[in-house]
Amino acid sequence: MVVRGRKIETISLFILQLVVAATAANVTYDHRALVIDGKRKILISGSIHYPRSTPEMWPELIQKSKDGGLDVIETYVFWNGHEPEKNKYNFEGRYDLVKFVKLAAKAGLYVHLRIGPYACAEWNYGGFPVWLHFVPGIKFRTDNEQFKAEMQRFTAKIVDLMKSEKLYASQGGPIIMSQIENEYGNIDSAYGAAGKSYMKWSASMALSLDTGVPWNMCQQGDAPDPIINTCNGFYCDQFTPNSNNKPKMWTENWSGWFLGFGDPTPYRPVKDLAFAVARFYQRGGTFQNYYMYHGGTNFERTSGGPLISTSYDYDAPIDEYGLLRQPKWGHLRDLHKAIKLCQDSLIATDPKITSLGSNLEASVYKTESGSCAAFLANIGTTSDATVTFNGKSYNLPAWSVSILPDCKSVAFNTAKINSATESTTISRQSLKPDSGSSSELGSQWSYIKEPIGISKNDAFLKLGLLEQINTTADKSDYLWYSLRMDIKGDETFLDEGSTSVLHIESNGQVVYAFINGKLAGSGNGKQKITLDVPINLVTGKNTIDLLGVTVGLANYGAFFDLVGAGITGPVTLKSAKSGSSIDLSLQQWTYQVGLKGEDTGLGSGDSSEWVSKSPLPTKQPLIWYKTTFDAPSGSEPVAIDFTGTGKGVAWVNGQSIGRYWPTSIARNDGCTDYCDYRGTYRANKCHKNCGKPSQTLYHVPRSWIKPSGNTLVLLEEMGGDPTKISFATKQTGTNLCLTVSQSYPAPVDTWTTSSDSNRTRPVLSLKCPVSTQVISSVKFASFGTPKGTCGSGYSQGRCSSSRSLSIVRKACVGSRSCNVEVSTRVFGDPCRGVVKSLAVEASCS
Ligand SMILES: *[C@@H]1O[C@H](CO)[C@@H](O)[C@H](O)[C@H]1NC(C)=O
Ligand SMILES: *[C@@H]1O[C@H](CO)[C@@H](O)[C@H](O)[C@H]1NC(C)=O
Ligand SMILES: *[C@@H]1O[C@H](CO)[C@@H](O)[C@H](O)[C@H]1NC(C)=O
Ligand SMILES: CC(=O)N[C@H]1CO[C@H](CO)[C@@H](O)[C@@H]1O
Repeated sequence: MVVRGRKIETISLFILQLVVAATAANVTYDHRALVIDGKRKILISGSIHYPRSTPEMWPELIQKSKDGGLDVIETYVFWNGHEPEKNKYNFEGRYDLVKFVKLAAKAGLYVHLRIGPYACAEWNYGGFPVWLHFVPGIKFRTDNEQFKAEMQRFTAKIVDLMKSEKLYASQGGPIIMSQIENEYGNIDSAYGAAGKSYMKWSASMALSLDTGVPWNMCQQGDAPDPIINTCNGFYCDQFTPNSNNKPKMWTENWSGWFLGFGDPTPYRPVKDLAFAVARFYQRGGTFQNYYMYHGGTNFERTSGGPLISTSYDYDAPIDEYGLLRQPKWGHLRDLHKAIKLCQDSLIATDPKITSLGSNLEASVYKTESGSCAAFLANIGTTSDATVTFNGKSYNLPAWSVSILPDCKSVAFNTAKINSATESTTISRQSLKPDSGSSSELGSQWSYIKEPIGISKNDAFLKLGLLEQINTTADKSDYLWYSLRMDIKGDETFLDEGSTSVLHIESNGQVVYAFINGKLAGSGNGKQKITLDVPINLVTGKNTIDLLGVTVGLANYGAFFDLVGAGITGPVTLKSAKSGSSIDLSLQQWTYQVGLKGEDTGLGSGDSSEWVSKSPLPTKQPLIWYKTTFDAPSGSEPVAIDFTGTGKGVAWVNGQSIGRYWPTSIARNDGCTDYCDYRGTYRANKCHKNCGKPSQTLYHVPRSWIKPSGNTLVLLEEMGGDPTKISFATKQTGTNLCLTVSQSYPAPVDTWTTSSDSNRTRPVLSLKCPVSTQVISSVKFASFGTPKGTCGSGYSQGRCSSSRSLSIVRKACVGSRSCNVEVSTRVFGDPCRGVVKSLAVEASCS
């Protein structure tokens, strides 16, 4: 740790300790909830993984989480980031866990620390350091002394670090719970009896660390007391803990899904997500966590595998860049407010669940002191319903839950969004050459060619084909498999007019075949890749150079650490004419771990070998490119659009922004224009972006770039044109749109500001996202039966109040926010007997 950093740390620690002394808390649990200082808590939590953003982003991400109604930030701890080499720890920069936890505390939030230390998380090797694989005799995640010793050492290291900084709630810190292991119950049967004893050992090892706060295990139905077993999934309302003394807790509710290279982009409609959350609290849940609340970015080589993309956006309420994803964030914030209005009733008692008809269910939380909260659900997937509850009639759209904090009036319905859509916009800018350099745009690139095949002194010979992870220890994505062959004039492979075929079988994830220095073929796949490359050999010396490339090591499943990667063969040479074939698998191959340019640190840009001769060589495999550039103006988040390049790794000012691969095209799988939120969500239910590149934009954190004189280095593997790449900046859109129906509840905010009598009128509320902006124009307003959706554009339906536009303009233009009551009192009645809506599209500036 640098001296300067330590000094700052000491000061903030001192300030924190002052705060801390006053808030030391006693965290326990009972069958209803976590109990903090004797009081049961209804908690809403969200996952943010600290290394997937930068310390500069953390305060704002945490504040936006708090504003969205979260009480708890949940994170995994990433062992391979903290201990990249055995006994050499890293708790700095993006891995400054202590700082992250303290920032959450500073914002008044609790922390759920999921130590694992197995994380899964679509993170490289599930979070395990690859050196662990080389501990003699080790077997992961089972009753193995070597593994248990390492796991205990690291878990204790983290617990001790947290204790030394007084971060457990028992010490006055924000950590109210810790997790040991992770989703082990999904796979433990594969480990047999040893798996069971390992699980029990994990539990008692964790308890022995004496954190003073509860431990949980997720997806572990037989978690031993007093460890709380918790649920992960898209829905957890049907979950029950394994003891009546434990609360019903949901540690991962997937807010979306992760993206893989070659995959279309998954998304989860917020109406379904809100439904799942409301159902959970309806059926007795008291702690729910969004996985993810902010997904972020897999910088460097941290993405899991196989083939997890660099973006880990996850369709989360806060997007990869830290901007609010609307209306998802806003609708969930409203949901959280409605749940919190029920808090006193929820913590006091168990729900009384009754049927209101087929697929219709009421839960009532009624206390002896007279407070009452109710949740009414329609779990049918097709028909809206009208139910009678306590003598009053309520409309319930299909697949929705209404929340009645007083058992009378509806504060919120999960299918009625009363939060405006603010689309984000992306502006493109070409790469601006460094203002200090005089060269023309496009000619400021320089390059260094990476040698094809063996070029380093540490290359070695070995008989047969080697598994890649065992060979590289994941020090690099790249492993060269190289073979020299002397072909005599009379061999069948040289027959006139015939082409031989090199048949390659690889265990993933990418393979390039170079014959006599020329790229002859390539392939990629999650696991099995079979590649047949037509080749023409020449009399005399021939070289076959195969480059095995990993794209994230596997992170999930029983024995995922043993799946392996690379060209494990067979590799055979077949003569097309004679049909004869020779197996090259058992030949003596020459191996090289990593590329020469990696060894010489070209990613930093520092080298005297950069060539700036024009024309710049493009569409050539294995070439390093470098340029300098000025930062895009403004303060918005920045991405690089890699369209035009092939696949590789990129560095900005020496910081790896991850693997880029714009030529990886999303397969056509399940994309539809419209995703019905109704019905059970699955990871592949709602896709977009089919047939397009899985990822073109790659986040470059603002804090990594200076106004000018920045260096960008690419290692291009397959061939591309770096002059085609551009910048994109992402802004919160200036367009707001929203449709509110007469059948909607009054905004949940009115529950704290007005009396019962005013809780019946729906209101359309707009607010410019940027505090310095006001609503400058109203492009569209119609009270009646407007058509269309936000984004595709609205139009008037058969019925529309002629006063719509003037009323909305008068109420909104010139103010940052406005409220318009959605009723015939305000707009008159353009069509009697019809349920009407108000649709508005406005602009902020
Ligand atoms: C913590 O709370 C539990 C239950 O509310 C109580 O039994 C216990 O005595 C408390 N411990 C301390 C140290 O206050
Ligand atoms: C790596 O080598 C070890 C020891 O030789 C072997 O047991 C293991 O199966 C290899 N791993 C893979 C993924 O092939
Ligand atoms: C109810 O709403 C009306 C009109 O919006 C307002 O004038 C009145 O003050 C509100 N009453 C209460 C008790 O908040
Ligand atoms: C506990 C739980 O809800 N698990 C679900 C997680 O999601 C998968 C995929 O949709 C379901 O099959 C599980 O039941």
